Amino acid sequence: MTMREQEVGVFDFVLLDEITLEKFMQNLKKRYQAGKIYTYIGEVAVSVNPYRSLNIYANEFITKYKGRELFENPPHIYAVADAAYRVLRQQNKNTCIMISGESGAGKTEASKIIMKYIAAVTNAHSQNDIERVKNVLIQSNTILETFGNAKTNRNDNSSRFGKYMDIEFDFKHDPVGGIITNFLLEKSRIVKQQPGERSFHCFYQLLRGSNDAELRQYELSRDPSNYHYTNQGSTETLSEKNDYKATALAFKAFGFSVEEINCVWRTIAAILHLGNVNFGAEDDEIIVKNKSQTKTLAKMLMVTENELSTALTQRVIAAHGDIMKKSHDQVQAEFGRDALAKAIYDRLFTWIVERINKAIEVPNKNLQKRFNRVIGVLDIYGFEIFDNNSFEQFCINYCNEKLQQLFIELEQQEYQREGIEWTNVEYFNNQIICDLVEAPHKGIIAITDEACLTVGKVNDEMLLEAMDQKLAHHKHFSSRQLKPMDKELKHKVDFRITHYAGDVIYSIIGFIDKNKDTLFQDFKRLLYNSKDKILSSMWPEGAQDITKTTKRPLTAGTIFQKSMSDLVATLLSKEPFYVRCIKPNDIKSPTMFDDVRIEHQVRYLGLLENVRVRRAGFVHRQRYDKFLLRYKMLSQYTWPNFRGGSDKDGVRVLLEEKRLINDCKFGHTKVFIRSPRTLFQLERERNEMIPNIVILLQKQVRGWI
Ligand code: AOV
Ligand code: MG
Repeated sequence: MTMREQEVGVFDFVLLDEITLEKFMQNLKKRYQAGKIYTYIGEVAVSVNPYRSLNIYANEFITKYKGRELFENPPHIYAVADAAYRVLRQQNKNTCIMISGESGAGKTEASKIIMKYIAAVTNAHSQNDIERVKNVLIQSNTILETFGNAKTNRNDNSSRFGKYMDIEFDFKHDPVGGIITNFLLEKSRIVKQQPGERSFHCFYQLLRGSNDAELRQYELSRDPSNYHYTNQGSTETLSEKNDYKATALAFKAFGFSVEEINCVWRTIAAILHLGNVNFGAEDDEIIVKNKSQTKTLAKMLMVTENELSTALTQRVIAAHGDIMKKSHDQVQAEFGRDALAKAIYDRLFTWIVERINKAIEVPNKNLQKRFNRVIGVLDIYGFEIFDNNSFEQFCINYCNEKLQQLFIELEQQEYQREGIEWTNVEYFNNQIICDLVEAPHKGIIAITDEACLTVGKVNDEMLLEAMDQKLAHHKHFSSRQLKPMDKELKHKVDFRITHYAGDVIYSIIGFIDKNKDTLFQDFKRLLYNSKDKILSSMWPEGAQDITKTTKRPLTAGTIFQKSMSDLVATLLSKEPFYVRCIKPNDIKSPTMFDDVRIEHQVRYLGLLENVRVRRAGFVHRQRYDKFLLRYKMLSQYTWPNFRGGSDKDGVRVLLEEKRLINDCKFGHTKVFIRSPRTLFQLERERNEMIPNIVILLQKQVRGWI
């Protein structure tokens, strides 16, 4: 180890003398304490959230990383962004950057840094339309965060949805548009927040950031504690006054019309008013207790007060062609109200994403110029283990399982594609856990769907019994019934999944409702009939004739599973790059390195296995032409140019002369180097040669030789 490495650690974990958790942690800590938040594992960037602004993103850094190979500069997320962009440009391939890590680890910030970098290194000719596209692509984050992020106990700006964004490029490799795909918004937050947490930022922005006239228009008062949907958790003020202005500017940048902006805020106001609707009984009938509330709400949703009150308190059922009215009981009415609030918000969010997509769509006139290549950026919720884990965590953790599997698959693919032999690192493969969740008929999603489809009363406990029966022998599944002595499984409704990232105990309570995700048809009709054309357009199925039998909508679990397999297919078709984010502590401190917390993340992100795979496989791989360009000065046969055959032959000759050939394998387009020592030797010799080469070149220029 060099003196410098002793101080700041090695820049790539594959260069550690020994691959142990202890050495890994030591290195990470050394680097973090020296202010170096990025470290590589091969081409993967590991990033530790600094919780302070670092002066490492300014223009001079962009210049430093632009067009450079990963190992030419200290590790940086810019280098990864540049690598992804270079592959797109030089090899004409689609690439993607997958960012993972737990809540608060810095994924969203990383995705924004990547987008800014790509914006900064493109459009050399400052064309106006490209500048506009770059601007809106970046601004899309503002709107998405306003409506999709919330303060949680782990992160003041936590993304409560998954996001995948394709940035599209033209033939000059400038960004001309994009497409955003969103995944499973955590809509349960609309009606209930944990202590210390808030609902989505937009509610507080509207209440605290709008002017008095706007507030009057929406019949709101400033204080979030007046509203049931915003007063259960925290009502803390963050920066919503400024954020409201930023959202307004972003709406403008996207060309949202006055009607559209008004519809968005009016709908947000409607949700606040809806939360304050209370029910009571009158002559054995459920009624809305606070009538003025429905009046305001009807105004906000632009529906009639009468239809609204009816939809809130009863439902229409069609049986054998007859139409009957059935009154709700108190529980059903409250369930219906909350389901409506969640559904309105979910549809609004989807509409906003679609509206953004329309604005960043590649315009028709550019179609001919279209190069049809993209860089995808994936910023998705990280693995979550809470004190109470429900259906949402189940979906989120399943998503992380899928991405982990993808990671292994892609690694193997590269070896296969290059025709290099590869032995599977067995313990690293999590296919079995993915199967536990998604296998047809016997996976958890299928079993839950079956319970949801069963006619008659099936409750959550019965669902768990069905799982116990079908999954009793699965080594990654256990439940209280199967393991009565297991102390961790405290309640009879608990079950455990042994994820690749660790054990998670889930409570089955709520699985059926959340999976069914029912919304009474009456509400769909109500909103379809809204005089607000934009709101109405979000509810097309409200047009359906009530006597017609409708197809049962897909369950939330099945929709999520499908969106995951689509996402995996999208990612599989691209050349991948990874950023693995780590959260250094739970108190947002810029100095504290919490060993226990970090060690846990290193384990579940599979970073050590990642290093081992790299080492078991090859620490370094490079295209033949690139390799030769970098090291050709090391051999008399390749300097100044190799004339004896292909680039591959040149690399072979060079490595033979250096007696390094036994440590290398030759793929179709790339050379693979097994041990870090080989790479080091090449780099060291290159560094030693450079001064000589410079002198040599100077002499040549001056005509001395
Ligand atoms: P996340 O996206 O990984 O969590 P964020 O990207 O929102 O986490 O980061 C959380 C906070 O950490 C940010 O608001 C910043 O204050 C700080 N931070 C993160 N990265 C940096 C950086 N590179 N430089 C300075 N500060 C940073 V979640 O969305 O909750 O899973 O669902
Ligand atoms: Mg985030």
